[in-house]
Amino acid sequence: MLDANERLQAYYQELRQHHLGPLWNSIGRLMTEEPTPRAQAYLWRWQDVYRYVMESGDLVTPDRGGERRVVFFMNPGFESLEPWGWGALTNTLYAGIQLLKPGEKAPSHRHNQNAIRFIIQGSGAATIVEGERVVMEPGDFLITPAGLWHDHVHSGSEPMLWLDSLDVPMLYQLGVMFFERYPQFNQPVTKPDSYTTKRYTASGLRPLQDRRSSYAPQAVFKWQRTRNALDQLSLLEPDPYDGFAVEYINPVTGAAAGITIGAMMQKLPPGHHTLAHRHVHSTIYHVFRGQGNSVINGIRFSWRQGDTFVVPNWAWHEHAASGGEDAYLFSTNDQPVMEKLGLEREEPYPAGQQTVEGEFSG
Ligand code: GTQ
Repeated sequence: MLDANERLQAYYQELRQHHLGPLWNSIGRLMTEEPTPRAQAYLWRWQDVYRYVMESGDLVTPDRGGERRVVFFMNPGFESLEPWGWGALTNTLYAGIQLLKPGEKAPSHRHNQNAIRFIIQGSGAATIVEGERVVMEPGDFLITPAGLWHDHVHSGSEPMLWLDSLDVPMLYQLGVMFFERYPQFNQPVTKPDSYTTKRYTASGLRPLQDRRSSYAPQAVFKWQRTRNALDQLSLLEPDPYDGFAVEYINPVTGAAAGITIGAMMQKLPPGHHTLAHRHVHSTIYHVFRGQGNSVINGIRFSWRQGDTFVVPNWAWHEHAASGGEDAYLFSTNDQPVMEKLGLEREEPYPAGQQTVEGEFSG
């Protein structure tokens, strides 16, 4: 005769064999009291990333099939999950560094993932999005909304590097990924250069034809304008948690320009130290200029130009600039998704700023 416990164990085993599960035994893991994202706080140093990206330039070309020469970030918390864990920096977001060398082209394709780009260095390259050639310069923010054909070309004389961020892990988990190659290598350019930028020369004025646009009618947000906006803003009061910060939005609707991907540029003057808070959405930071540190769940992550780091969901975080120049942090996040689903929450850190309990060393 089996005793009660043996009978229960046998029952669990049978359930497993029939691909069934006992909720009473699993609820604490299925429904945690607070978010327990797989994503870990982590930082990649530019000197490492840059070296491997440049080396990829000697090893591979952006041919049809491989499509893009990108070295992407793999959050250590996802490395055991294949294949989507490969592309996860946070539970919803992917990011990588793309290299296009002078004279190169990357083939045209479209997909139902949304993409944004933030230009790091170089000049002379352009992305063609649905017939519009969009010139890319350092500090520019570009959108490639889901469903639009896009390819890249380079007629300049130095390597071009930029950060891509896409909602790949989210679409993978939702089981809804689509991807399609354009019949030719590149698509034809059908619109005048800077077409969409010229449509938005002043904020608060919307061209009539854009009233029903389902995505932001502006393909690029030029660095000069972002910088001016931050310079003006920094004469006023800072946001307590983000310093002087602006979001890239669709000027027609006020929603995130990246649709599912929120994006922000924040300026931290030397010595500026924000208060700490946490929120449900996750964030990927890329240090565009300057140096400083961010304390994430009590661990200090020191950063300098070119570094990329992650703040997972519901992690306490605060930022500080050091050194003699303004720090500029570019970031992407999944706040639009959290807000649409009614999941967003935010909490201030009770003591204002965290006690540093350790240093991130990689
Ligand atoms: O440039 O279109 O990093 O399709 C990943 C997928 C970049 C791109 C990525 C892409 C692209």
